[in-house]
Amino acid sequence: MSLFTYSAAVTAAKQANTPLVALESTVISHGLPYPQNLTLATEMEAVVSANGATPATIALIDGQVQIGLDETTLNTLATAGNVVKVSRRDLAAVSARKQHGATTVASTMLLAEKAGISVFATGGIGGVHRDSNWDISADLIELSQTPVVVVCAGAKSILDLPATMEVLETYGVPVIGYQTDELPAFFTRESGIGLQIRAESPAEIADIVRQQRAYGLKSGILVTVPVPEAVAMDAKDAEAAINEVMAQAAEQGVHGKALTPFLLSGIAKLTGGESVETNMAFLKQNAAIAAQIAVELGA
Ligand code: PSU
Ligand code: MN
Repeated sequence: MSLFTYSAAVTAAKQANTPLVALESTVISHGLPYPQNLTLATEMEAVVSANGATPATIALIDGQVQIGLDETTLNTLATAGNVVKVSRRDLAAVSARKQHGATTVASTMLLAEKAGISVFATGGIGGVHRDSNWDISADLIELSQTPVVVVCAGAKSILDLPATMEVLETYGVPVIGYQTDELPAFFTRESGIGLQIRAESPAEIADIVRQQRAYGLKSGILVTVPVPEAVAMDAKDAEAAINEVMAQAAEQGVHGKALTPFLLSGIAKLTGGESVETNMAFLKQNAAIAAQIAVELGA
């Protein structure tokens, strides 16, 4: 039996060769609190549709890869306590054990590519953690080897952003600033880190993607979109919350795959939910831009 199951909508889009946008599920199960996670999952899909593409949210259900999810499945991912956070290394074991799995940026890219989907919208990618001993997200390695366009709001400043950019450079991943010269820092629009490539429109990004393909380059392309001005967090507030929650993580010995979810929920509590509002706003914005890029690419 095939490992992959496609929803009717995704199957129809593939047959008609119309644009598709992949969406991840770790943000639903481990990135946002209930019920905002469920609202967000539904709204991101609606935004992709409104911008002319078909959404394909990806997850593992009973060990089976599902490309395109129905409402019941989204609800399970948003509420069930037994959903495993699945990165590349976890795929085989979760399938063998027929567990539910929420896919990270790394595993969503990998599965999207296998499903023939070349554009993916997310919130933030994982990166090199601050003061960490080899805590480098598998997202960065996946970007080096899987030809999918990932639209995000940069990386959270809970990460070591200069080190994250160095790793991306080492692996030859183009990082495009969407209407910006600076790497956006997730909750805030600026990081102080300059980017080499700036693009003003989805059409301009599609041109770069086509050239990347013409070279036969197999790495991903990272498109970074600053959070909308109106919902950006104050940089000092964000930094204060980050520092406090990082100290808690160190004190409690939180590490490995648990660290990113711990930091995100800690920041949400410390900011009285403001970070969650900000997060949801740019996830939807990224979904819109990803769909526009997919439309330009015609796939
Ligand atoms: N950043 C967020 N929300 C998230 C994640 C990152 O703001 O939900 C998730 C993404 O799925 C990303 C993963 O791929 O966390 C990275 O986890 P790690 O740092 O353990 O690689
Ligand atoms: Mn990690």
